[in-house]
Amino acid sequence: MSRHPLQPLAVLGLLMASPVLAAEEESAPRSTPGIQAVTGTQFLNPDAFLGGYQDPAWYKKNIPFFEAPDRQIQDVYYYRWYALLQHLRYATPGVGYIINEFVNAVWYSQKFDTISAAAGHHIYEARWLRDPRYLDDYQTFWMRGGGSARQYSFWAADSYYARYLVNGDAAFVKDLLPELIENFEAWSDHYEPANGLYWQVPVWDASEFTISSYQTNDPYHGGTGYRPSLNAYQYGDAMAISRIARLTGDAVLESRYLGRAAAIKATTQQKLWDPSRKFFFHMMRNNQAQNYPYPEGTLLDGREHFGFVPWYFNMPDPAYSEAWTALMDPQGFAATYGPTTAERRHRLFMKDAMAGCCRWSGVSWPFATSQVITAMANLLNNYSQPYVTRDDYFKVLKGYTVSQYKNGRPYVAEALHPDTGQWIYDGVGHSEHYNHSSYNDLVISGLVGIRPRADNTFEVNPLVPSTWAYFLLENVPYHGHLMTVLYDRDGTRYGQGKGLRVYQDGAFLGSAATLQRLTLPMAAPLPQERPARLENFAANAYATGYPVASASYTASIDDAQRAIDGRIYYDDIPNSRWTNYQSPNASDWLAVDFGTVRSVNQVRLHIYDDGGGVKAPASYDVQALNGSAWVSIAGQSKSPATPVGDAPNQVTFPAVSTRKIRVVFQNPSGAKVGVTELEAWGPAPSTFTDTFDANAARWTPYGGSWSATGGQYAVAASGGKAIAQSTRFSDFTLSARVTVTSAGDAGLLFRVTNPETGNDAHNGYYVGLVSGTGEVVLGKMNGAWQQLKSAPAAVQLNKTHLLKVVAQQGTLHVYVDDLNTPKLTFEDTTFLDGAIGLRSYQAAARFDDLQVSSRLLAEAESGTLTHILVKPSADASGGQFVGEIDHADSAVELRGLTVAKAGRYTVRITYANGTGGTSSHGLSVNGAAPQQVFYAPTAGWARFGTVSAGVTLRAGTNTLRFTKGEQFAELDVIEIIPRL
Ligand SMILES: [Ca+2]
Ligand SMILES: [Ca+2]
Ligand SMILES: [Ca+2]
Repeated sequence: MSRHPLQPLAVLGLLMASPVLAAEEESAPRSTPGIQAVTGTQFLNPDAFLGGYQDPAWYKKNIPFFEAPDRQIQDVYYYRWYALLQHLRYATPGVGYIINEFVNAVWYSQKFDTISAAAGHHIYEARWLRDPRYLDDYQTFWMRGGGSARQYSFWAADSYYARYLVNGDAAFVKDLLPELIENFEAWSDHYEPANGLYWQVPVWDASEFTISSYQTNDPYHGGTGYRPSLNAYQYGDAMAISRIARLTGDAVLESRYLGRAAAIKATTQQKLWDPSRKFFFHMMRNNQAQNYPYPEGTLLDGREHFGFVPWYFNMPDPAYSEAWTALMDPQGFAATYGPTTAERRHRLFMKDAMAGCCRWSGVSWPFATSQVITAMANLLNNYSQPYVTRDDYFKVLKGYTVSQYKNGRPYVAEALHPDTGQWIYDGVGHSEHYNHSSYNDLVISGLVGIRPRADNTFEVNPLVPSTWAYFLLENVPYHGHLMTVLYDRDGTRYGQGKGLRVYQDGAFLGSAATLQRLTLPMAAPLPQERPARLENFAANAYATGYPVASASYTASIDDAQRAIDGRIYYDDIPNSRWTNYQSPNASDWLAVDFGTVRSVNQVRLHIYDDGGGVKAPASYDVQALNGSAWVSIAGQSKSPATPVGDAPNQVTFPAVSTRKIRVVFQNPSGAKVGVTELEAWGPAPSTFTDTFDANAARWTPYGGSWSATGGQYAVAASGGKAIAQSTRFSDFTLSARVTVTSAGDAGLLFRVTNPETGNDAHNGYYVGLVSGTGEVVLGKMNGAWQQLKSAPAAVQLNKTHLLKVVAQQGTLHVYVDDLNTPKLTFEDTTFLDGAIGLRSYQAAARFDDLQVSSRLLAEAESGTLTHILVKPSADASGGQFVGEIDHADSAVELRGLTVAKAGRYTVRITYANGTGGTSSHGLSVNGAAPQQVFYAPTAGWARFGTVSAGVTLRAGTNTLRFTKGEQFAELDVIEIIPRL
């Protein structure tokens, strides 16, 4: 019996696409899609293209379908969606999806194994997927979720704007503008004002062992230099920031970054261009530490692919286009499986290339190739020049395509020999389907030629060979619509008529008789549907802490924890699965302990099936822990009804609150079972409140005598704790009224996991009011009590005190009654998330009005208001907003905005601007000079939109003050958003 035979990839048999669409099967989605409500065309039969691919339903819900007369381009197109999918990973609740570069972690990867080097490629590629959640999460992660966006050079703002051009969602990209600006400005630590250029170390441009690096005594990293790459990225980012600023109505910002871009462009053209060699070069920076043999300002003695990167951003003036003669030059970059990363004529070309990873001395890197092909499509679309042609474009794209094979099947690893096509940096369990480049974006925006734009014009300019008689790209998500582009030279292929034809949401939009650039007016952007956010509470990317997976039996080479690592690999290699292979049992279970009670209404089992010893189960049952008993969850609706391997199996049910779930499997005949990922989904409330006026039904006591009486939750003098069910908060503001009514102490628990009966039988923090000593104490429990800090507080027996905790990562602030000055502050990172609870230690106590929120919101109408009017609106948060901020002395002052840590925050402002033009407010933080916040017009007065601003807040309480600026705007609510 074979243990884990390789899965067949795309079946290379001749499955011709039928023009008739088969009825789409109902199958479980891999994700929670917010897919357009619109329907598209149905010219292609998706099943004809998905032979051999696992989980075909995911492709049907997410990708544009593509048919071309060139079978290799078509096959690599579908393969590359598969390759991307292998790196799409649900990391942890709150963050959601991220995109990895390698299938397993490498030593230099950052949070959730991410690496920023190819993040620009990831975003360009994934912007054509229909489900907006993947990139919503991933882009937010880089700017707010703790991603190391500047570990490597990363054209962040450019890629975010490029995604906006496809999805048409201005609100999303505008919301991240403050962070994009700060990310851009943070590169000032790589900026040399004396010559107006950015410098970078080649390795941090994603390129080890370059021909410049070999000429230093640090060939791995290379010597610092002013590089066409980072300068072009910063140019692209400045242009993108300017364009996003235009969307917000901030003309000052728009103009400032247009100026920044122009300056970078001018300096790059002046200093990195060699007029005699007609190319952009790496220029040496003063580098004494490395004993650099070249003085500052020397241009490198060889061409590198980075010299083409400025065209990725449409940066160079037309006069510089002659650089492109090097691309097709046999002594330049031309290669069958190229282009090369350094020119062939250079004496260091391919130096050490076969000696091991990772050489950029000429080796063909998909990372570089996809940059060059993107740049080339820009050149062909936006410049008039005689140096490269459409035929050259196809030749290079075709070379890139045939590069992406191994043993006759589509494949991508790190890099390949440019002349033999052999993958030379390719390790098992490491670089499979290596996600470090784009390809489908090249097909869609270059070969088929959908040129994304901000306006309501659909532009397509195919770069396909004139010999092609047909192609079809179906249901491309674009501005919230589904666009189809087909070419049928004689009208016989698709029976829709001759020529180049465009469809919007299934309806004919326009056509041209021949292959040519076509621009058509189209409908305005439709908002993308984003259903209520669900989180996968089983995910644990790091295998430390909770959630914890366990099983009744686990095969020796497999691991239950890998079934909750966020990675879905149906293949044998890499291994990200649990199996019970060789189990003596007819039935085994796989369980997840969330560490705290969660509300779950959906389980997805990604069942591993190697076609040999491990197959889909005969049946399975999802169970929840109820007290100490496992019970089958009521109302399970399974899709599909019969378990299938190599696919998600979705089980929905009325929500259950439980700390542990498990799935009990019945083995199939003659085989065992496996799971590559077990997901447990449920809504993730960002707030929890309880006034205890009706009952305390949402609380689970662990010891003690608890009762909801008189609108409060009371515990008897023997003490004990109670945990709020299904709460899990990382960063939050928590407050409650606490009355201690006998000797001892009582207070709040937070970041609690693993609660059991017993004074200190849990993990987490406790803050308590001690009436006897008149103090507040902070401590942590890990089975035993450890006091961290105490402070005097006027705590009195039988007096009701307001106790408040503000937690942000490792910073904890505790307030008692006085909400302006914390009684104590402590730094500790032992526990970073968990449930909320109440606790008393040998004291009778009462609790009331408990509130916890991970969102810091302030309603404008609840502020301190001067010379304005509060107005009602059903559309406004809290039912009211503030209008008529019309006078020189009009002001909305929001006080008591408490954050745990000093630093940069984003303020998201919900406003209305019915003037039809741009308006503004002054925004002052803690009495400092105001900054201007600009408001683009909204649909009218009391019709709200959002804009974001970056502010610096101090630890503790802060005050924001809005005052009248240019024209007029109304304010509804503001939210303070932290950056991890
Ligand atoms: Ca897994
Ligand atoms: Ca109450
Ligand atoms: Ca409001």
